[in-house]
Formats: sequence, structure tokens, C-alpha cells
Amino acid sequence: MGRIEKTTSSHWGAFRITAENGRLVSAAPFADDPDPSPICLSVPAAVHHEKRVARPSVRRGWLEGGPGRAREKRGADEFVALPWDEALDLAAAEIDRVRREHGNGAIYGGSYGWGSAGRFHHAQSQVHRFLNCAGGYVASFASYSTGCAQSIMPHVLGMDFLQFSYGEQTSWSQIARETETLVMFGGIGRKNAQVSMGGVTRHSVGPSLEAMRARGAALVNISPLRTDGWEGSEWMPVRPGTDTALMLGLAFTLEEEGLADHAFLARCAEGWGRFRPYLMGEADGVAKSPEWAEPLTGIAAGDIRALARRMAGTRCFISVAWALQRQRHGEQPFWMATVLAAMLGQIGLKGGGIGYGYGSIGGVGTPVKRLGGLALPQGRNPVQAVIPVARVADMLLNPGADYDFNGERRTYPDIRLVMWSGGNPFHHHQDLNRLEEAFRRPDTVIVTEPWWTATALRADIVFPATTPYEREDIGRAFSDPFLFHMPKMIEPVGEARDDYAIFSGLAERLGCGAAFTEGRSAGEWITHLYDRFRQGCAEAGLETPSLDELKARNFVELPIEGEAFERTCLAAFRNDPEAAPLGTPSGRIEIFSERIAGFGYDDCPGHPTWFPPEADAAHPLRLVSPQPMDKLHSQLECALEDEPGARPAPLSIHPEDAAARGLEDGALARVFNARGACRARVRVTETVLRGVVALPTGAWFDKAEDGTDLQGNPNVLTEDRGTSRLGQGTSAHTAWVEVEAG
Ligand SMILES: Nc1nc2c(c(=O)[nH]1)N[C@H]1C(S)=C(S)[C@@H](COP(=O)(O)OP(=O)(O)OC[C@H]3O[C@@H](n4cnc5c(=O)[nH]c(N)nc54)[C@H](O)[C@@H]3O)O[C@H]1N2
Ligand SMILES: Nc1nc2c(c(=O)[nH]1)N[C@H]1C(S)=C(S)[C@@H](COP(=O)(O)OP(=O)(O)OC[C@H]3O[C@@H](n4cnc5c(=O)[nH]c(N)nc54)[C@H](O)[C@@H]3O)O[C@H]1N2
Ligand SMILES: [Mo]
Repeated sequence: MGRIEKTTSSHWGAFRITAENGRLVSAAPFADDPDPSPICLSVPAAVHHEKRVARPSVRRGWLEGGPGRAREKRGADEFVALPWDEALDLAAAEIDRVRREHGNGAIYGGSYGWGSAGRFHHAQSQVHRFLNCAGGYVASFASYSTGCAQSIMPHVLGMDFLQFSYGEQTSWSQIARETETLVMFGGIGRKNAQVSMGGVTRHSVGPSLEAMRARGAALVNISPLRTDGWEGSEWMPVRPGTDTALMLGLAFTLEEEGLADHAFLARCAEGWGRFRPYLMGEADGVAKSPEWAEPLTGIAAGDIRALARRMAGTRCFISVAWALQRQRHGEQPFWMATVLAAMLGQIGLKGGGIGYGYGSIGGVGTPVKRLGGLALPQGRNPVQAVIPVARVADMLLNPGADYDFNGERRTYPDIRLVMWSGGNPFHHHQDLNRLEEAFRRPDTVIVTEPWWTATALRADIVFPATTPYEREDIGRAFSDPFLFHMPKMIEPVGEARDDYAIFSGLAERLGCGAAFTEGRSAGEWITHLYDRFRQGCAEAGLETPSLDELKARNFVELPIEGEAFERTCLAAFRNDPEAAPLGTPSGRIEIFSERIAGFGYDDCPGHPTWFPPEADAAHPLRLVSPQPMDKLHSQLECALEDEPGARPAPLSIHPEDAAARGLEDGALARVFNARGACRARVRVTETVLRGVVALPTGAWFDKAEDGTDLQGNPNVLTEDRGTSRLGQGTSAHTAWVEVEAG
């Protein structure tokens, strides 16, 4: 007891945390962070919030009727608290029934989500390891972050997209030094880089942009929101979903004005000759000129031409936010951006070329040596079935139906049991009313979660999980030089248990306890994983502290960041494409892909193609739903919800659009379309393009009797449709809405 003050790590970075007499009392930014995130400030209030799940809880209809009963009451039923042993017995018996009667292929354990940052108590790894030990599960491919990029980009660059993003892309330090024109599709602002998987200790994106500005580099923010750019950026307000048209207009100018680097295209790219007739209009009678792009994008033809000339005339880096592929035909802007960069011929040069996700997440472009290890082994999944992650509702609603995915014809499995740990699908999935319908299909839904989220409220069995402050762990992100001992600050709140303890209890009951635990306690696992990591480091010539020393010091910075670890994306390939070919069929950047053309998809043909957005006359405002500034997704929401005026969430709208609807700043509004409706608080601002409204993600879905979400969750409005048959990613940013006072 008494007072403990320590540093801990999280997805939004390191922070100081203080406990007094068994309760967290305050949090403060990490002293060595030049641009810390405010997210940590909500931690103490959230951890001790009344919305914590106090005890194992079982939905009454399920408890009384058995699996599959009163499924329509999911989300409206009450919960019965049970002792741990009874709840674990019930859950284990149900997992056993499903695997015996239907096979492990009837268990969905894709369980997408961000959980928390520690390496051992990593909820995804825990649930996947458990399900593998129990005979396997239907898994998921890719993420909501980079769903279709992970399908399209390997065809274009011949590399796994995440390997490319984190292992190959140009370092920020080099961009900050060398780039003259930084063209940012989707912007690079302060907001998103606060966060990175596993943590980002020194937030350096802001300081890098500041350094560029100070030496006179041009920062061009191409986005519907001015706030997506760093202070001092030029703003080119583009209509959402039209970046491909803008890029085609830029490419057309380069070709028309003799600015394209044909030597580079001939040496390093494949298929220019198949793409050029489309670009210039010889193939379809439509020249993709700046004049053609102007009415589509909302950007004047003269500005498009001027930008193309600047890009060709300076050391230019094109950055593309992940948001651009989180929409219908999201494959196209990602592919076209690479084609544009290839035409500029600066790929592989210092501070030139192309990169993805720089504005999306911290950790992209950090000059940090990659180290292996420190992950809980997940074992092998005997079940082969995998769905694209964002097709979860389609799967639950359409068992046995066929669908296309990246050149394959696949069939959705018939899911009887859903297990979710460390994610909140009723935050992250699109068209939540449809997801609610889908979640009524399986016999049983089991969720481990610290809080009564909208997902926990729609489960049959809810196990209360601890938060990182209630257990010990090791914190390390692969893109960060720091290593943390994450101390246990307080005893578990209520009857919460670690995910590891929960899955150990289930595994024992299912006869696979020894396989799951390998006889180790949580503390022994941490020692085991850390020792393995340390040994790997030693083999690579890197000294790390012993675990006891790390505990005593709380955190250390490893000497693995700096110019020595700087990268220039695709430099070796540029220098000698024969000696260092890409993994594409041609070994070069594929402007035209025979392989994709061979799939025969009309929604993703063999070269980058413009698809006009499908307008919705009754709902004329385009909704973008960016990540929230003040938090990570839906996490810690209960603390923010309590702040006066914070909810429903703020909807940014242009003054003319607001005036046309009689909406005043600060007033309450109803945002709606054919799929659903939510409340929001009007924020009238000129920082959003006319015709566009922005409602951040993260509010806890809370449905009133008339079906309106009271908190302002944009996912009651978004469309649950794949990006295309190729990528099948989420189309979260493609939605049309109307807004009215009330
Ligand atoms: N409209 C729209 N929707 C979007 C997006 C968008 O741009 N627009 N973005 C998408 C993207 S990129 C993402 S990544 C997703 C994010 O979606 P999620 O990752 O599902 O969102 P989180 O709120 O981070 O969910 C993590 C959950 O894990 C719980 N948790 C935390 N620690 C632990 C733990 O130790 N154990 C257990 N069992 N649980 C824990 C948290 O309480 C929380 O409920 O949202 C997607 N949804
Ligand atoms: N503070 C904070 N930071 C986060 C997160 C968080 O929850 N909170 N989540 C993290 C995660 S998991 C992820 S995946 C990343 C996501 O990173 P991104 O995908 O880059 O982030 P978003 O906030 O969805 O979108 C960035 C901006 O893109 C713009 N945009 C939307 N559609 C278009 C379009 O069609 N064209 C153009 N040019 N711009 C468009 C929007 O105005 C939006 O503000 O963020 C990470 N960073
Ligand atoms: Mo994400």
C-alpha cells in the first residue's frame, strides 16, 4: 500500500502513473517525450470506473435456456453474476460441445482489436494460443487499419505490406533532412502519430515536420480536413474518395509536359505501355487530365498542373495515409500513388519516392534496428479457414455462401461460437445495426473484457479482464528503442483476472491445460520470454539488462536508434533492379499486373482505375470518421463520457452546410442515413471542406428505443461492404449522411 509512482508503457506511449492506497490517482506525460499524448490522463478514472465488469457474468436468456436460446435478446437481456468456477465450467462445456458437434471450424476466434500494449498479456496472442491448443479456430486476415493494402500492395511491390511499411520505408530523419516537397494524401498531423502498436516513446513526427518547415520545405496537405496537416501546411481540400482522380490528373500532367521519368519506368517498372493509353484517354476516350479531375476532386486544374510541376522539379516524397484505402475501391489510390511516384522517378533516392502510413501511426519511418522475439508463441492452427477481417458480419449472416477474395473463390464457414478478447467490434465494425443482427446468429458469444463495452453487452458469457495496471508485463514496440518493465500498480479491480488466467482455466477444463501453460505461471512466462529475447539480442551483439535489473530501473533505452539505422526505401532495387529485384512476377514495380487482370474483377482491373463514388441523393453529405484525437479508439471512453458536454461526439461541419440546415455551433443534431442514426454535437468550422462532415470514431454504441445511437458512433452510418473483390477491406470512410437539428 502507500504511494507508488512508476513509468509504464501503452500504445500511446510511456507515461508516469501513481497509485495511492491501492487506487490509481494520477497520470502524467513521460518527461523524455518531446510531444506527449494526452490520452494517458484518462487512465485512473477509467480503471476505477463503475463500468468495469466486476464479476464473471452470464446472460440470463442463455443461462436459463442454454446455448442459442433467446438470441434475439443479446444486447437487451440482463446478466447474472456467477462465481469464476461456475462461469468457466459453463464456457468450457460450451466450447467442448461446439467442437464435438460441429468441429473447430465452427469457432470464430479472429477476435480483432488492439487490446493493451504489454508483450505477454497481449489479448490476441492469448486467445489465439488458447484456441490453437483447444483444436483450432477460424482466423482473420489483415486488419481494419490496412485491410485492402495488405492484399493489393504485394501485387504492386512484391512484398508483404507490413514488412514494406516497417522494414523498408524511408526514415523520418531522412525526409526531415532531404525532402523539398512533402505531398501528403490524407495529411500528416499531430493526431494519429500519437499512437503505435506497442508504444511510441518519443513522439517525433511533429518535431520532424517542424524541422522541415523551419528549413523551408513545402508541406502539402491533401485532405478534406485542414486539421489533418501540420501547422503551416498548404491545404488542398480534396473531396473524400477522389484521390485517385487527383493522382491521375497529376500523372497526366507529367506525361503531357514531358516530366515523366521514362528511363526509370523502363528500368524499374512493368506495364507502363498498358497503362498509358488509359491515362491519356486513348483506351476509353477520356483523358485523365487536370480539367477532367477538377470537377471530381474539387481542386482547380491549374493547381493540379502547378503541383505536378513542383513535384517533378523538387525532391518530392509522396505520403499516403492508411485512411485512403479504408473506403470503397481503396486499392486504387494506394496503387496509383506508387505509379505516380514511379513516373516521378525518385523512388530509391534520399528523401524522394513514396511511403504509406507516415501520418497514420507512430513507428512508421523510425530509424530503429529491428529486433525479434518477445512475443507469446501462438502455436499452430489446425483449422485452415481464414476470412478477411472486415467480413465478419457477412460470415455470420451468410454461412455457406461463396465470396471472392484476392483471386480465390472461398466459402464462409458456419460459425456457432464466437470468442472475442482485446477488441471491440461494436466500436470498430461498420453498419453496427447489421452487426447486431449478425451477432444474434451464433449459439454462443464469449468475451473477455475489462469494461461493459457494447460488445460485452451483446455477449452471453463475459469474463472480467484486468487492465495493464493490475498485472506485471514487459513493454516493447518493434519500432521503438525503449524497453519497459510494466509494473503491477494495484490489485485487480473487482474479481478481474488476467486473460492468461482465464484461458488457463478454460484450457484445464478442456484437457489442454499443460499445452497452454507449459507449466509456467504468468511471472515464469515473462521471465522465459524475456530471457529468449535477451539471448537473441546477445547473439546480435546487443547487450540488454537482466530482468531484475530492468525491474529495478523500470525502463531502459537500447542503443538501436539513429542515423546508422536509417533507410532509403527501395534504394538497392533502384540501383540495380536485376540484382535486387522485387518479389512481383516481373521483379519490378507493377503498373499493370497480369495476375490481377487474370482475376477478372470488374471492381479491380489490371491497372489503377478511377471509380466514381456512388452518390446518395437523399443523404448528400460525405461522412469521414477519423480516429479520435483524445483517445485510442473506444478505449477509456467511460472516463471521457463523463466530462460535461463531451458526448455525444462532435460532428465537424462547414458553416454553409450548417446554415443551410439551421444548425448552430454547440447544438445537438441527428446524423442519419438509410442504415441508422446517431446523435452528435455540432461543431461549425471552416477546417472541413463543404459537403463533408467528420465524426470521429470511439463513442460507445448506445442504442435508444427508436434505434438512434445516443453517443455519436459513426459506425451506425458506415457501410459494411468490402473495398473490392480483391482486397475485401473495410469501407469505413465511404458513407453519405444527412444532418438535422434535434
Ligand atoms: N468508421 C470507422 N471505423 C473504424 C475506423 C475508422 O477509421 N472509421 N478505424 C478502424 C481501425 S483502423 C481500427 S484499428 C479499429 C479499432 O478497433 P478496436 O481495436 O476493436 O478498438 P479498441 O477500442 O482499441 O478495442 C480494444 C478493446 O480491448 C479492451 N482491452 C484493453 N486491454 C485489454 C486486456 O488486457 N484484455 C482484454 N481482454 N481486453 C482488453 C478494451 O477495453 C477495448 O474494448 O477500428 C476500426 N473502425
Ligand atoms: N489519437 C489517435 N491516433 C491513432 C488512433 C487513435 O485511435 N487515436 N488509431 C491508430 C490506428 S489503429 C490507425 S489504423 C491509424 C489510422 O490512421 P489513418 O488511416 O491515417 O487515420 P484516420 O484518422 O482514419 O484518417 C486520417 C485522415 O484522412 C482523411 N481522409 C478520409 N478519407 C479521405 C480521402 O478519401 N482522401 C483524403 N485525402 N483524405 C481522407 C480524414 O480527413 C482523416 O482525418 O491511426 C492510429 N492513430
Ligand atoms: Mo487501426
